[in-house]
Amino acid sequence: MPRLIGISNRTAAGGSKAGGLAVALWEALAESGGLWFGWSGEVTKTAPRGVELFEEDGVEFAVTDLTEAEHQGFYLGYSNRSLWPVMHYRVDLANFDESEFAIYAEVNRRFAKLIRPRLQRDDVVWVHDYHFMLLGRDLRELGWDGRMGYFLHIPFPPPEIFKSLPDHARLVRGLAAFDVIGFQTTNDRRNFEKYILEEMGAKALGDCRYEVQGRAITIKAYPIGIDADEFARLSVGDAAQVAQSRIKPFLGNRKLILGVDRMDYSKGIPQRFEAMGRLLDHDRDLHGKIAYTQIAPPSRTKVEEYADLRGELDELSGRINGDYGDLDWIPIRYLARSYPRDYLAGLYRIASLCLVTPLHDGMNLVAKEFVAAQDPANPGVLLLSQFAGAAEQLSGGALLVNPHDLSGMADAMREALRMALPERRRRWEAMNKVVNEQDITWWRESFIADLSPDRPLGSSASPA
Ligand code: ADQ
Repeated sequence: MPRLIGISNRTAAGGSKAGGLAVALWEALAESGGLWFGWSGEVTKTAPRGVELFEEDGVEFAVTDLTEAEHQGFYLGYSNRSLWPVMHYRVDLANFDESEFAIYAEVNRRFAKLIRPRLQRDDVVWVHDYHFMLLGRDLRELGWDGRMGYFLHIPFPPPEIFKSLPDHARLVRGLAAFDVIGFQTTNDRRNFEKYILEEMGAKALGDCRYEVQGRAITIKAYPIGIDADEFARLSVGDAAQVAQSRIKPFLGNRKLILGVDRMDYSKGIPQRFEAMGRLLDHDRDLHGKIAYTQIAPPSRTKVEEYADLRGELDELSGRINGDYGDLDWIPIRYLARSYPRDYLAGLYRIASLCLVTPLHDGMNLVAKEFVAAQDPANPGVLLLSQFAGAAEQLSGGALLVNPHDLSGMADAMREALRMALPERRRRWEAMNKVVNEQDITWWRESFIADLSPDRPLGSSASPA
């Protein structure tokens, strides 16, 4: 088995190995005696030029600090104020700043230079996410000609949106240095395909292979999964029961409606609150019968748009609770903090309805975690945005909604709350099958198989 080199902005070192990607990469890296490269999470005033090397549970880590200027320009700036909004179709929120792109490019190059001397013949490099679109090309320019794959965790928008990034061509030329480029959905893959065909004169070779700038590369959708068995187990574990017993006094006999998101404008939380307001406005009989708990820990608080969202949610939940609440009932309980996975699993399990309504989302793992944590005898309903990557796989069981259609969402909530057990079971079984079959191990193995030595690689492109 070749050694795997994982590269992602944050590694799972020193913290929880619980997240889906963390588990998947950890297992693959441990099995192959691999190396995980990334940002240490530290920001320094003076220039950090080297890497810190250490080993944890069979995985080697190489991490480097970011300077304050890099943290501003690369991480908060270009990654999260240019790429993130544009990739989530929010050109209106994007900030285009040449100097931030220059720092982004420099950090990619600096990482490549730190990684290159550690690569050995036959290693397989696997780069993750939007922070490192240029890193593959940098490694090639530094002489690396081994196998190299890239997985984008967030959406890839249609070319006319992507092209609003002034440096779009350079970003895609960066991606074209990889041998395999993975997307979450066929929709993202198609958007990227359209871009390279129209903008780069690429040629389709069939079987998900394309000739781009003289190299043959594989471009394919690999929808990320979760460790479904683990989630099912956690949902009946001790911590799950503690979480359930803590929420029960507030719940009483009411039906639990649950939302779990990072506090991010892409997740559509204000629209969800508004839809709940509509439901309560039209369906007085539901007053006092349902309890909506929204868990949303603040993230990227140094980015202005995220701070604005916090204010908007405070205001909206306050207004809805003021309008519809009563002495013994608060319609929306909004908790701006995070909970451990085993706690979340317990809450998912007793929820009658889970609201996953992002305006755009690469995949959305909460949707899959909710499914895996259900009681097969009495499963809850998943209300899922048609713009979440997960909708491609879960359309057979979820109630799909347009997150901009507030009345449509309120109607779907009503339908879910009234849904009879046989239909809930049928829908859940359809989703649970996919969540279990296309789990995190399936995802990782599918991707790595396409990078394996017996597959044709970029360097073998025929100049047809
Ligand atoms: P995220 O945008 O972070 O990830 P998501 O996939 O929903 O979105 O969540 C990742 C993990 O964070 C899940 O395991 C979830 O349980 C946890 N989480 C979310 N909200 C939480 C909360 N309030 N408290 C505690 N834990 C919480 C990006 C992309 C997604 C893509 C993933 C993986 O934006 O579209 O699914 O990467 O590829």
